[in-house]
Amino acid sequence: QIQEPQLQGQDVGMQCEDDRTGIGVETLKRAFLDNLFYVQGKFPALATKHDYYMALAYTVRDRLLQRWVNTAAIYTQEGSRTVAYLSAEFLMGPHLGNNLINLGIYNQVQQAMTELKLDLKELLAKEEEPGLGNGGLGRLAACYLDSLASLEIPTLGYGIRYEFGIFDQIIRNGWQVEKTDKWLRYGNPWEIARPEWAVSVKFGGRTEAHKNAQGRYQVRWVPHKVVLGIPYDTPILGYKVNTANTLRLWKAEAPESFDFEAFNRGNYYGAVDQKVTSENLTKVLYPNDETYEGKQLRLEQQYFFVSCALQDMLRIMLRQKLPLEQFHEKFAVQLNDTHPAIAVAELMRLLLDEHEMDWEPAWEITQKTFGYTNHTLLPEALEKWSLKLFSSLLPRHLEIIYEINWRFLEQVRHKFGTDEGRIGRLSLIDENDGKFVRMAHLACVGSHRINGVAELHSELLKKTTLLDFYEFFPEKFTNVTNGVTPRRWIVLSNPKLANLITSCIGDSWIKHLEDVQQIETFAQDPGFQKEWQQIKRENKVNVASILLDRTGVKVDPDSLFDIQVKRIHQYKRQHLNILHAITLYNQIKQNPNLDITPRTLIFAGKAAPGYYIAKLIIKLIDSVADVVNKDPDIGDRLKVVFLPDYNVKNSQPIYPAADLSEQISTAGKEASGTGNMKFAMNGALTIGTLDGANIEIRNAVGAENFFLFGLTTEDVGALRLTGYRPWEYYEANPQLKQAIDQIASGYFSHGDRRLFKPLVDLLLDKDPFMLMADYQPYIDCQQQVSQTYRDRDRWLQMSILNTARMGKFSSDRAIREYCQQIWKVKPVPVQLAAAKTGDG
Ligand code: B1H
Repeated sequence: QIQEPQLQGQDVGMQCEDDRTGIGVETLKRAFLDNLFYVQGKFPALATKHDYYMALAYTVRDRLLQRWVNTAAIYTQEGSRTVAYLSAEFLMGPHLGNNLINLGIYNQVQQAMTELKLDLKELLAKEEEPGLGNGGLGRLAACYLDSLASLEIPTLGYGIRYEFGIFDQIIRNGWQVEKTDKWLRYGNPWEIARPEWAVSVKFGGRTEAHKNAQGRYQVRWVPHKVVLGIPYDTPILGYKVNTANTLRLWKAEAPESFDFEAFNRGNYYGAVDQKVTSENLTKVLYPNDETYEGKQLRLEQQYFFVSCALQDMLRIMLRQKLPLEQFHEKFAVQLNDTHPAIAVAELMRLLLDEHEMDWEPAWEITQKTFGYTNHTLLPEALEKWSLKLFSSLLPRHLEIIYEINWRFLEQVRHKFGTDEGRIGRLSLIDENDGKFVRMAHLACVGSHRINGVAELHSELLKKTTLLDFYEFFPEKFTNVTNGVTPRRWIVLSNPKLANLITSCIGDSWIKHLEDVQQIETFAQDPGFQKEWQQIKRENKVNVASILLDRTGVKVDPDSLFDIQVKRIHQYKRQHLNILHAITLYNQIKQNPNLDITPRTLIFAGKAAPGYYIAKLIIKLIDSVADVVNKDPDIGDRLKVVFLPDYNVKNSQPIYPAADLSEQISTAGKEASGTGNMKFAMNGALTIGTLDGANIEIRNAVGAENFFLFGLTTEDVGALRLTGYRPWEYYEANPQLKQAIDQIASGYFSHGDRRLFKPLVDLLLDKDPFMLMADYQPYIDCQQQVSQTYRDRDRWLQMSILNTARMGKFSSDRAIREYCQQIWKVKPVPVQLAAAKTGDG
């Protein structure tokens, strides 16, 4: 049961209390059965669980639509300044539970279902989540949409409606196997197609000059092909407000006229072919988190959704009769990394070629419109497109980029003189080894603000990757530390904890997470402590049963739950965590009576399908788990589990069940991290390096409530400079040597010495992420963790203080900062009365 004050009749409009909008239990039951009948075409005796889920989803959607239509009416009426959040990924997670929370009807719906002899939990489990993202970056976009709506900021999220999202992961014989994510198979009740707002997107071909009506030369783009973009809208409701914003995702289709041309020539297959290739555009999400792959289809996806989005914004301006000169006043457009950076050139093209604006005003509008968020410093993630590919796909954009570059480099020369090195480094075109368009450079020159996602990351951006841009326009640079929404990540995921907090301090913390600080006064209260501990224990029992169900491994809920869940990446160092597991195992084997703190090590996460070492790390985790879990000498003192198919839905029970959160990336590599925030909010303690937002989390919760270890970013740089020799650590450290030797000798692979050789060789030779250097400090720190956990009262105290001091890490705070520093946009409250009058 979620505890919340009952909505008053007037809050939702008593006048509207009918079957589509009412929120009383009886009304909900009637509406639910009505939808079962008229939408699913079923009566209870024949209905499946899925039918019930759909009926409930439509019942909830009806209540959303009332708010959505009102919101649209008010935004149109007022011509409100609007945030357009452009992102190739939106990792929304299941909608139903979240919408129940934000509507404030969770309890009524639960009761309605119970009275109909249904279990709300089971229905919630039926929802296929829209996994339209890889990891943190996509999930951040989803948290931001929740906060934008909750703060009543007019927003459009623009992205791609991938037919297949991030693959489903199964583990077969310890290896990751990818399965297609057919999330649309049974229909999606949360979206509404808007074919009336379709737009055309051009690709390829050539450009030519022509004279316009005024006798002025203009450029015309004669494309090789045209694809239609169809928008699919999903309402995004804020928490206990009437604001319902729009997530507008674009699907590619073949334009009919093209089909007909081929068809009339008698080329039926040609016509169908065109359809197939057009629709391929939005078929599948690229699953390579933080590695760039120079694939044509990927650039096509990026340009496709960006062009759709900008054309859509222009349509909105025309309909609201706003002059295009006011584009930057109507819209604040945020680029979620460089994936939508082509927007800079596309807006220029639309203003210059389609609306015949002059260069200077067009460029001024463009720069004032965009903000650019950088999410990574990893060189392998920096997008650059070969000129060959770029010019064949986007010939007009290349011309525009050359012009932007030429003018920009003129300014650089003006400021710094002819420093050819600097000019080469700043140029939008990389000419070092082949020629490429540098998308981060395009984003930097085309935006008025550039931000990193945590303080350290934003500083490193200015010192390293974007140093030259910082020197040229320092005023553009800023930081906005990431945040996550407490609605999904506490209220929905951890209802018991949410109720406990609310029973002590009221529920203001759900909208103002800073208020959660008030539970500090209860930190010493034995009754409160007992409940806190009890809730953690129940959440662990829940995860224990999930683990048993999905992996067959039985774990002890009284052991320390030590959890690392995130994409599998060398820089995130899941293999450092595994070295700790092996070390504990060896300690017990050497001393079978060893009195150690019992631990359960839980891992989950997907590896990019083509990332061999990451897949091998999964295999290693599984192999170590196999040996450890079966060894009778170990018993309940150590268990290792890999939970398959990590996604938003599967993650929700995980954070509330953690005692220890593993945030152990090599310093300087994790831009921010957001899982670190979800864990700490739910009362887990962190073991972590001074990386990304860990630093700010540690400052917030207090150094004494955080387990810190490892090299700093400066140490990493210095060590690399003086010559890093990983094998020396190995040779000098018997525990480390034993662990590595076991992996190499086939101890965990039935004697197979070849299996993990690539991993072992990498660690002993290059060790690019410095596991060898951080090993002993990590082991020592884990030892402290174990010691501290034995003092249950102390641990409990630390756990409470972690939750209490995480207020800063709400995405509401992050979004307020974006609104003030970058977007200059204000809330536009929505009243439901407008629906009645039908105004707007
Ligand atoms: C993050 C990505 C990313 N940074 C390329 N960069 C992608 C890059 O498919 N691609 O091409 C996909 C994803 N993702 C993450 O962003 C950072 O690693 C995290 O540290 C950060 O918390 C998150 C949100 O800012």
